[in-house]
Amino acid sequence: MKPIVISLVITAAIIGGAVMLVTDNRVASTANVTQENETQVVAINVKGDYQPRLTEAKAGVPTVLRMATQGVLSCALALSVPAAGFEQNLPPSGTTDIALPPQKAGSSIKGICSMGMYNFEVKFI
Ligand SMILES: [Cu+2]
Repeated sequence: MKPIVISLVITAAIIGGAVMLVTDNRVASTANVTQENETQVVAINVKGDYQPRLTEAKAGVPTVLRMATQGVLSCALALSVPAAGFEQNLPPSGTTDIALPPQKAGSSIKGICSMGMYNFEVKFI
């Protein structure tokens, strides 16, 4: 390879790496996690996409994902949470609880829309 090509490849790799670092640097939310008796409730808002995108929750306790929709008309309604065996159309308005057994520390649960455009993640620590 000519030096110019090599330097272009290296530049692309550096930029690509930086972009990946930035996207990976999402700030995890804990404000949407509440406790209801023995159950930890993780509230996710569905408004076009899923918010917050990344949540940090406690490992080792029963958890409910509470999906809240308000007049949503988006494919984010067609939700799949594979680890919970959940695949359903959420109501355009309302709340849907998805029960999760206690999760291991370091694991995470991901939800994704039917088309794979929108997703959210709950990390258990
Ligand atoms: Cu989608």
